[in-house]
Amino acid sequence: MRILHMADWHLGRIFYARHLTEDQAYVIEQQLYALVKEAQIDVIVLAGDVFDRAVPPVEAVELWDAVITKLTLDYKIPVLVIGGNHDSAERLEVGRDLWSQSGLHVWGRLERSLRPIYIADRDGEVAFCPMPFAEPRTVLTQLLQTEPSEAQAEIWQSLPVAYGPIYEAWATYLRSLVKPNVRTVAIAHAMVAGSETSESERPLVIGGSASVGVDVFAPFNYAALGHIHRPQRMGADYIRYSGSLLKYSFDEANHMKSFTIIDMDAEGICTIEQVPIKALHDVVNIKGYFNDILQDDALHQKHKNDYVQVQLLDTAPVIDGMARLREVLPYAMSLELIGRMAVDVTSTATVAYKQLSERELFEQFAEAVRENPLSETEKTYMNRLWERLLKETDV
Ligand SMILES: [Mn+2]
Repeated sequence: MRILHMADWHLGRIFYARHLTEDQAYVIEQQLYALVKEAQIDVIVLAGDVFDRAVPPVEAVELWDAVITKLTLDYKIPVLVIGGNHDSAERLEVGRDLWSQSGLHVWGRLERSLRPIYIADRDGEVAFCPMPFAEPRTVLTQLLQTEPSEAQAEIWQSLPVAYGPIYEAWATYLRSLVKPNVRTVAIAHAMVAGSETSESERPLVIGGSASVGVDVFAPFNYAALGHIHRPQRMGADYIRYSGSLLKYSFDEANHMKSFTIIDMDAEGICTIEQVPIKALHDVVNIKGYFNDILQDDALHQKHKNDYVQVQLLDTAPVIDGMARLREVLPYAMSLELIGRMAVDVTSTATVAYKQLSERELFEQFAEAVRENPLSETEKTYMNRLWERLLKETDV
């Protein structure tokens, strides 16, 4: 069976005030559709965070509408989708009973998630076990609704209500339902202990551990994970994060985003292939001095199409930096003055600043910016202004 594993699309994401829907559509329309056909994918898995927010913008919903229609009605490929922590579980699964008749299976809330779904190939069936994102308390409540034996209920109730033990019980329960000798795939949106995170993932809990041990997923033949945006294997090739569709923060600049294709044989042994994703605009960091960056034509040429974060080493202030940067790098998104931030606040220079009056500080600032001291006329004007300002603030 050939499975395409994806996660963390974050449709409707805004990156430094820029809507990424066009970028997301580019990857989906120009690469995903072709890949699904050429690679002869049997099943598509999307492991949560379809949307970036609970109420996504209309363009994002329209893109989703086009994708699910194309994949299920045109290509006739089963698509299995779970909700992530960014999705609204209720909104995501609206229409699920109708959709499932066309091969689109969506799990948001847990009520309908507590059983596997079977998809067959020439080697037999594969049981896909959906584990949409949910808090441990919710999972426990739903497990107890499954009419367990008294002994089982007691075991579940004695567990600490934390992600680790509850997700383990959840995964074990799902596997207990699978018919004997059937291959298994877990689809989960979770934070596996030891994963390498990025800035664009929203923590699952504030102040506490949301992590789940990798052994929760070890008994499956494959674990299709979502939540962590860097593609990575978790201790074994068959337990992995596909990573996000695009780079969603500047600390992801060195990620290689990819589509993950899994070939599962009759025994359930998986072979992995990663197909690189080519973004409409790459995400890059540039570090250097402002004037060097402004004058480097080769650099402008290379990154004219990229979302750029510039980190300036300059220690002097840079005036109107972003506007000047965008003249040479049209997609410059962020400008950080790391040189100025690195100036030690306890250094003698800083202490000296503190002993200067407002007027003296302003004069030094003006001189640094204009590379020329204030003229006598300007000083006289500033003096009058200072007197007025100080009087007004005294009130
Ligand atoms: Mn995510």
